[in-house]
Amino acid sequence: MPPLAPERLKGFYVQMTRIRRAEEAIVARYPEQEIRCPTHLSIGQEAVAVGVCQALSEQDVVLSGHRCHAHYLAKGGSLRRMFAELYGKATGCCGGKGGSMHLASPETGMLGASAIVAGTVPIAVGAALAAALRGSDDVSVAFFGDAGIEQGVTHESLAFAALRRLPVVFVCENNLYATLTPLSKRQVSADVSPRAVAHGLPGVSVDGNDVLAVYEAAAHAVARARAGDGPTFIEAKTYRWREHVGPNFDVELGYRTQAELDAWMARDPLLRHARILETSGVLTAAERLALDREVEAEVADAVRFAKASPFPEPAALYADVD
Ligand SMILES: Cc1ncc(C[n+]2csc(CCOP(=O)(O)OP(=O)(O)O)c2C)c(N)n1
Repeated sequence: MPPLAPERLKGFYVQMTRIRRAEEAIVARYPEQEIRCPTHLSIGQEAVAVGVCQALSEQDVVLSGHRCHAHYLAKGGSLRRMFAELYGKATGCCGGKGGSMHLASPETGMLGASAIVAGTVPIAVGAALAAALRGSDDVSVAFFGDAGIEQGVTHESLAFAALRRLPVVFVCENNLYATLTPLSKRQVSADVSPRAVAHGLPGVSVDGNDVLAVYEAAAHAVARARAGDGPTFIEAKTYRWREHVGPNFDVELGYRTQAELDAWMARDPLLRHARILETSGVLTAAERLALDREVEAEVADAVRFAKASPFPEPAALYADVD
């Protein structure tokens, strides 16, 4: 794969920082009780969304699940409209009626998200089938967690996509837990990707905290899909830092240890990419700080916009819900 231009590499950093700062703003604001929807944060998992979406074109589409902030932002969704959605405001990306688990930005290719585990996997396959029938070379992506592979519909989707050689990339973010249950208590294998191989499509496992490794795997899968060679399954191994749902840390619950969390935090995908950029001379520490400040200003603006926006009118209650 040819080396990426410095501006692209910086862009990866900015994208991941936007997701991190946005979710840190949610952490800071949540206790105010103005964001009333449940929020599933992906702090620690940013490299997966960014690595995959950077391998896509604007026309390509993605679908996601309950932990969808990162996918929405990485696919170009508006930060203002995301915060407005979280605050339940009329200016939100779903008019304030969807909340955190239902972000959508069809104009940038984020078709939608659903809280039903793996519920959007067959929709991504449907989008790929539609693209194939249209004769376009658009690709679709299904983002789902490791619990998603335990849903029957995922296996039906993989089998159908392989059979029809559909242009879809299945991205399983294996963060090792389904709510509070570790993968080791649910499955014999620590790797999820061999399941895909059984359905007749290539399955690869990558370090999901390495944005460049994710990008490379995704670029390869997207190129295959566009060439008519069918679907690919990517397992990105990563880790969620915060509790399953909500803004807090949760080690005191006892289902995981502080040592495990510390080990994964030491593999912070943002710092890791920043260090590569700094040692290769692509980004100085001062430039990085300036980029951080720009993103922080953008997030602060989005929060102000959301707070200042009106709630939906009662008359809008039944619009867009059928
Ligand atoms: C069909 C279905 N079953 C159960 C649930 C309850 N539930 C919500 S999130 C979750 C675990 C999801 O784990 P995973 O898919 O690995 O994603 P993660 O939360 O780790 O990002 C479960 C079981 C649900 N939303 N949908």
